[in-house]
Amino acid sequence: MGRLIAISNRTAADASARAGGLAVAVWESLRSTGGIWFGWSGNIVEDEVGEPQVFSDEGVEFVTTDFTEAEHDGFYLQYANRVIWPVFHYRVDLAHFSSKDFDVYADVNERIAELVAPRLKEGDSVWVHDYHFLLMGDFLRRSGWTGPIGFFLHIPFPSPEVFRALPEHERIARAMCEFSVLGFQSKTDRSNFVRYLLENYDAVDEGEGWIGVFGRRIRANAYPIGIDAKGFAEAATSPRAGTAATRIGRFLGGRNLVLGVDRMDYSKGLPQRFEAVGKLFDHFPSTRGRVSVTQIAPPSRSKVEEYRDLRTQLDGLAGRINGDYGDLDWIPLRYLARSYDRRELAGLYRIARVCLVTPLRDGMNLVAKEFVMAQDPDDPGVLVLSEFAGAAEQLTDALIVNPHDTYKVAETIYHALEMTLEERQARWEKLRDIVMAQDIEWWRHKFLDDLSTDLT
Ligand code: ADQ
Repeated sequence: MGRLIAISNRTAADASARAGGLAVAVWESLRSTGGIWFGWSGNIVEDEVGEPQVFSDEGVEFVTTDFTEAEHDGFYLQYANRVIWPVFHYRVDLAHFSSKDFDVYADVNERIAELVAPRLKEGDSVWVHDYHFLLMGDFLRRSGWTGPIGFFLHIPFPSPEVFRALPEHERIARAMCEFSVLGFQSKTDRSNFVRYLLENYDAVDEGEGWIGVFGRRIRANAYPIGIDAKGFAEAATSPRAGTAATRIGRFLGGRNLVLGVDRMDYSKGLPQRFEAVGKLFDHFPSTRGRVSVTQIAPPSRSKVEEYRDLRTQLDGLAGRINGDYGDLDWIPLRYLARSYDRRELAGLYRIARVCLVTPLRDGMNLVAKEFVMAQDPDDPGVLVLSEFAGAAEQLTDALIVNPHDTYKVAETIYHALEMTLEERQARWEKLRDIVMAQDIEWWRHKFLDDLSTDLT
């Protein structure tokens, strides 16, 4: 394979940002083939952006650009995070449609394409990431680039009925069909996209991932993203993990830990999860005083109103549950609105008896996979997983729940707490095998292999 050219909203230009799974995968790919990583610098300037920042690290070139205030608002805060994010997570009710913001979104895609195009050479492969750059294929083609362009969508692709709610769905779909390889997290997402094409255009599903549409052939497949499985298992036995486990152990005082770890986002189903916890203590009184639920949820996108509202709602729900069920020596539900180092998280996962991963919609959900890899094989915990997380297609040995059915979730938590060691081990071994086999390296090879054998 020739050079790889990656495009994502945020890059891992700062070495400390290379700790996360995706950043590591892209970074390792770029390092092995040589290449360039394009994205936003993280800076916002008043009204005119200067020249891009260009620098190299370990043979990888970074080209980053500032955003103007208007771009940051219209592209990032509004169209990406208040239109595409809610619609793709089936929350059309939360979308703030605006053709003005779409224009800014398109302009930013075009401006970045204009930075990329003159730096492309024959033999390069382009790899575009996520919902910020759905139009990138179109703009790169318009600039004359005919080589391979891969696209990976980290979030769900909604059913055709929901996608059609986007006033710009046709423009977006046509642009997406300019990519040579389209990667989705799950078979469901892939099938939603293909169904949309078949219903709306003269498209043909040719099998083995190939679709004929708009007079060309593209490839659309599911490539479920993985984690650095081995690295995460090691992190869970590191001294830093041990310290975190000891600290929370002092708080637990021998009680069972039920843990949740999520970005504070309305897609993660946190209010429903808190309701389920209330029902656990209500309907299963033997858990009172014996179980501590800890939810870690650092605020995110706090400039967006819906995210601030969610925070207020969670504060209220947690307060009510603790008021109703708490006692002098027991806090039923602890809610920590901050982030932790990944080794500390690994330590917490390891001593948790149950992990709650109950999003209403999620592209994949890496917390589910991290929890699995952090377990002690002699005494593993139980994963309670939403059927609406992409991860549910792979992690079928978790306890799968519908997060809207809060009584059933409560009952499932109770069942998880009561599960025998034998069953916990049997389930966990199957989960571990799949998370290990389909890790982040497997994912990047699977995607890049398809991109390099692209025959369009
Ligand atoms: P996210 O919506 O951010 O990602 P997720 O897959 O769960 O969701 O990844 C979250 C990451 O942040 C995990 O690695 C987790 O450890 C970390 N994290 C969460 N809370 C934390 C805390 N309190 N402190 C420190 N770290 C914390 C999007 C999509 C997902 C998809 C990923 C990758 O929404 O569906 O799985 O991209 O493709």
